[in-house]
Amino acid sequence: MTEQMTGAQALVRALEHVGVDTVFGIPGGAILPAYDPLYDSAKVRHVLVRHEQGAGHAAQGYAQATGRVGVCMATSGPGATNLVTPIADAYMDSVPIVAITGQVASAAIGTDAFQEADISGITMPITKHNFLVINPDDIPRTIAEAFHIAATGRPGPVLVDIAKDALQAMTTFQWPPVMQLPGYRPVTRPHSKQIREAAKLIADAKRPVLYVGGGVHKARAAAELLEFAELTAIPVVTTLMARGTFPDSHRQHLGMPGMHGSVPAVGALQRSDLIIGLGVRFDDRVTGQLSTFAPHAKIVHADIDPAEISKNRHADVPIVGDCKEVISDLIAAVRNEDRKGDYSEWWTQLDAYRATYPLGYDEFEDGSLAPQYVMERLSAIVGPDAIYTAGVGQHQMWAAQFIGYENPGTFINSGGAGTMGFALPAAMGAKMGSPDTTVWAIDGDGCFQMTNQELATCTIEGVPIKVAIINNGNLGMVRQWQTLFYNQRYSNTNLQTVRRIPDFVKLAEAYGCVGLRCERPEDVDATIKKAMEINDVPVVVDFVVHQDAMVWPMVAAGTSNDEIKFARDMAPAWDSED
Ligand SMILES: Cc1ncc(C[n+]2csc(CCOP(=O)(O)OP(=O)(O)O)c2C)c(N)n1
Ligand SMILES: [Mg+2]
Repeated sequence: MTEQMTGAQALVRALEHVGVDTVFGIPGGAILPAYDPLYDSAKVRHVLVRHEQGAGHAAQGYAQATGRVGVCMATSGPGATNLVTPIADAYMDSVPIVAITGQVASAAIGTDAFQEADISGITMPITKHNFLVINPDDIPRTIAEAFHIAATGRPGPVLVDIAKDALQAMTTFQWPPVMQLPGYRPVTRPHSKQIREAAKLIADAKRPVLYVGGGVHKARAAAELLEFAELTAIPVVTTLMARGTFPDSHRQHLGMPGMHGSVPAVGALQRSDLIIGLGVRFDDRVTGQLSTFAPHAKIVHADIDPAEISKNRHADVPIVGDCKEVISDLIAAVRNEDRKGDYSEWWTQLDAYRATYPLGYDEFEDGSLAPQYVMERLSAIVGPDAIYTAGVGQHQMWAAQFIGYENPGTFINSGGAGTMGFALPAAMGAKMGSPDTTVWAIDGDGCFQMTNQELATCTIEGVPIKVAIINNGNLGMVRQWQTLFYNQRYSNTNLQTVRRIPDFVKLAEAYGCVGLRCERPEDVDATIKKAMEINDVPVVVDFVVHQDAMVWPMVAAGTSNDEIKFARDMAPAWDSED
């Protein structure tokens, strides 16, 4: 199929061919030629956001709710640089997005032209790949390549920067284009020798742990994981990026590992003799001080990205491959192994940890609201079929700890980058990708003030998300560190939002949403139920909570996981039990 058209028309046609139905963006001079044919597209819906950062996070939320590539679009210069944070976020969390930016005309590149920024240079270290297109003939092929690279292997963000004159010039449109990606061949099939080796270690182990990360859901391997876990009876921990990939209610689930992980999960990893890491990064928030992490454990590490293996912790058995294939092969190999591991003593020890150190929190005597209670009630009333997004801070950790996740991909948050402002636009994107699912953004009063303008987009575009602001009046997570490590000197963390500056209920109403407020435990259920009944416009609930609630357990940054505290100055009594 060949046809004469402009580069801009070729871009829109190519987006239609790769199956794009939603693009989040804001127009401007350099990208304007593309917006003209976009106006006519019956297949691609453009969602006009209020800030490019919102476009990027919405694309991330859309991608994670649908399993497809999310798309955002911006003009050159400041439009493009406003996308840098979501691109970095998507890179850290391996989220497949394609960012399309206009660039100044090719003759003006390098002249400090109006709204010129070298966005491909800027995003080089935070994209899986990026392209600068100056020839209109290259547009369809580049789009096909960008979507292929974003979605395959380890997913990630790809930037396509297109010079304005390439959008305006005539070209011959051809589809399908011939992709030119020499050297890009992600390995998905694991090596059978490594799989057999892993199965042997599993049979020999006495204290194994399945350390499950975001890569397992990205490989759509939750069913295989469940089968593998039940076949072997190995305990499971799910990272922040993997919450829901293994059901919280399953008796083999020990909770989340890491800085704010459960005592059983952290303790199990520390005492383990074999860690089977699946789609994980062994990042510092999980390992704590690396030199003291799981000192007696052999490591089986499976990941689709060979660069992850032995990056932080040496892998005794490295496995490069897609987690779905890796786990399927592990199931077969464990079945083939004539010996079976015996973990009964291990389970006795772990059950004791669970009985002694369940997740808990303090209520406040003055009758004010505990944020953890809000999470528990949301979990109970909204249930596990909803999608929850989170901002970054204490509320994010409480959302990870106190909401029960049963389904993969139902907790969407900013894990690697920790980007404040992620929750609301990500919820918007998730809701657009999955319109029949209830989507709650769990946000902080600080985070909410970074991206709440997308409520306008939600109202106008008919995207009825629900937002729970956990309003503690503070940059709470930073305040927690000041409480613990800076002698309670609260430098620049008090936002004073409990003084209603801004008044979140009025702000919600100004954006055409319903605004609700809840300040007492006895009103929580009724407020959540009321929010659940409103499905025509977005709902914002201002949960005014006590400022002194803290996130426990905690491993202080840079210290050993052995130093975990389950409350202030309260360390588990490991030795007496071991
Ligand atoms: C863009 C950005 N700036 C700064 C930080 C540092 N930071 C981490 S958590 C946090 C406080 C967030 O406050 P809030 O949204 O109210 O959440 P809370 O911890 O109170 O639940 C800050 C400032 C960050 N993660 N991201
Ligand atoms: Mg706060």
